[in-house]
Amino acid sequence: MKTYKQLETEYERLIGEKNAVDASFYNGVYDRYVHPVLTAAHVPPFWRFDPNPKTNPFMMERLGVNAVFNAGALYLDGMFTLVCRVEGNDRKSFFAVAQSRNGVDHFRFWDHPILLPDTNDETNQYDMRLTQHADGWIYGVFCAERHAEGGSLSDAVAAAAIVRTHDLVHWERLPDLVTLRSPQQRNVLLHPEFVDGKYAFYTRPMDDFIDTGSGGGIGFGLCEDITHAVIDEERMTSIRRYHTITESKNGAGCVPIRTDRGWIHIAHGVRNTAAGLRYVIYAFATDLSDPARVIAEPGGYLIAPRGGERVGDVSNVVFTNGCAVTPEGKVYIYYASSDTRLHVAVTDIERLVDYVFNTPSDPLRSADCVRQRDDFITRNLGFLALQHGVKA
Ligand code: M1P
Repeated sequence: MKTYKQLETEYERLIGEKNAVDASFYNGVYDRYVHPVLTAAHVPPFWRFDPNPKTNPFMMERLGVNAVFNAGALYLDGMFTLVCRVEGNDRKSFFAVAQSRNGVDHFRFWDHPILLPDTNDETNQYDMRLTQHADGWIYGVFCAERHAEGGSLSDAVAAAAIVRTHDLVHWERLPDLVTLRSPQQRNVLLHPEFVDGKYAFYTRPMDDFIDTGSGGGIGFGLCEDITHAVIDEERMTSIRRYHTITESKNGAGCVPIRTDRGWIHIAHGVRNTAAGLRYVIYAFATDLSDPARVIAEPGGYLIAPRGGERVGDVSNVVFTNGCAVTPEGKVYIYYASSDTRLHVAVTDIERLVDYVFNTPSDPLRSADCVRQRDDFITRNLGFLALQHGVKA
């Protein structure tokens, strides 16, 4: 039997571990790190164990934590700040703040998870996207899942719930987003600036119980009043295409990053395989004055599950709903692997712009893809021959 002191020591040792860039990976776009930044083992032991030997004589775990993943992110007052999805052994998720000074290790949870105002009717809450809005509030938009009346035991209805705060401690709950054309929503994200004087949301139209139905991709809509957010029209931004990484579904992820060339978006795309769905992370850019208009979309994925990331509760998944951008322009993309743990990929705005605007787009057909690659090879060999010729 372990003592509570031992559990505390093990936890402090884990929290104190230094992370390091994973030297076995290189793509020039971002660095991966050897260790996840957060796992179920990173929650304080007093969230799981009753330390009192009188009421817990066997030092048994009383309230287990199954996973820590999909986190909203902000760089706030010099701290990398995450609002994580924490899932108990009972399958229900809740939100909790964890912070670190350097963004790659030493993340520590606040003593208490977030206690949001309760609507008394939702069963599960997950995947909060945090937006520091031009109106001065920090908004959290998350998925509120309710059991579907008249449906089977596993039919759920998903809605985009909206909360706001100034300090991540006191939260005001606003009515859920209403999208007149889509009865359900998931993966909804609030744009950080007003567009035409209105609040702008990235949406994901859905028309079935919980799945994406026939929606065409990531939607975009405006609303006048965030305290009663209603969107009557959803335009499409990044659309799903046959035989691409977004064929089955896609969804907004990080708050778009403003750059000189356009808004950089980091989202997720899903395709089906014989082994089930495969989730990857991709990037695209939209017009600065019309954030719904895609102006660049590199082919393929930015981040895909790698090594141990491939395995977990929902295998073959990487998913992001938050990145932190420092005043110097470094970008920390927090991504979860296989719905189990949270990692970081570190890059900067300059690299992301180069990646998004200079990576060739997907030609959509093998014959065109092989021509694209062959042209690339020919240009590269020509350049190398010239270099060798000059050296000689
Ligand atoms: O299990 C993978 C992901 O599935 C859902 O994403 P989507 O709505 O695109 O299918 C979400 O439940 C997400 O939390 C989860 O990581």
